[in-house]
Amino acid sequence: MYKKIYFDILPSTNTYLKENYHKYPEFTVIICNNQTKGRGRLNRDWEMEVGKSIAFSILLKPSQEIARLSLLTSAAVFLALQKYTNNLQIKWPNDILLNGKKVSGILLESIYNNKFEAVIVGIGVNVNNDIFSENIINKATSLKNELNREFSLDSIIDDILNNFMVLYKQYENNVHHYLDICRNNSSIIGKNVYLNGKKVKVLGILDNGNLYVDDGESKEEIAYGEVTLENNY
Ligand code: BT5
Repeated sequence: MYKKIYFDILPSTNTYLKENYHKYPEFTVIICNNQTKGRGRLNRDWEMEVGKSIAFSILLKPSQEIARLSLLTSAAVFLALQKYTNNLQIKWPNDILLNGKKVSGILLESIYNNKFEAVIVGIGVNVNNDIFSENIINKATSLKNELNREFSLDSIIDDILNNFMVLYKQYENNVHHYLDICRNNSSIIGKNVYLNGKKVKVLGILDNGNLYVDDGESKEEIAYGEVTLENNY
């Protein structure tokens, strides 16, 4: 169903697809071994260790924007990594934590050219990484770091893609199983967190994918935000 294209080196698989999406059909997957300018959300950097971590992007061309795609993608990564460990959690909306530290991040980017044209689903996973920069050493980890063995990058990519396809097809049939995966494995539901700098208690994830929180005075729905747990991630 999907077609994988490998590059040895790219600035960023998301940036590459942003510039070249018109050349490729839907479900093209751009994978690279060395991503030199990997991006996170809000122009933050995404680090990788050459040959030891996964960086790839999936091109989707739906007729309109897809709601809750970040949760769907988080659930796909979660299911793929769950094959190896039970200590994973999903931090709404799109981080995967292993033993409380970030092992995977997701960057979704929509492309408009007068009208909505495509969406790029970028996924980074720390697999066999040994080295993390000072900036992230306290909050990032890899599968190898936690599980003391090495993993095949290709099988993890395939597992993520297969899970993504299953959840995406379910979504098209109005089945939202990924929501249960995100709720049942959430690192923040029931916890007091900082959300966009404000202290709130997370009550749950609503059917529309928004976070439902209580700030002590009122309950509100949050569509987008940055969640920080008191002790790090
Ligand atoms: C993300 O952003 O977590 C999205 C990461 C998406 C990366 C993929 S790789 C393939 C595709 N091509 C791209 O260029 N990007 C996508 P955000 O939630 O904003 O988190 C970024 C923050 O995570 C940084 O500011 C660091 O603090 C931290 N970080 C950076 N590299 C990391 C790593 N390898 N592991 C864990 N944390 C990291």
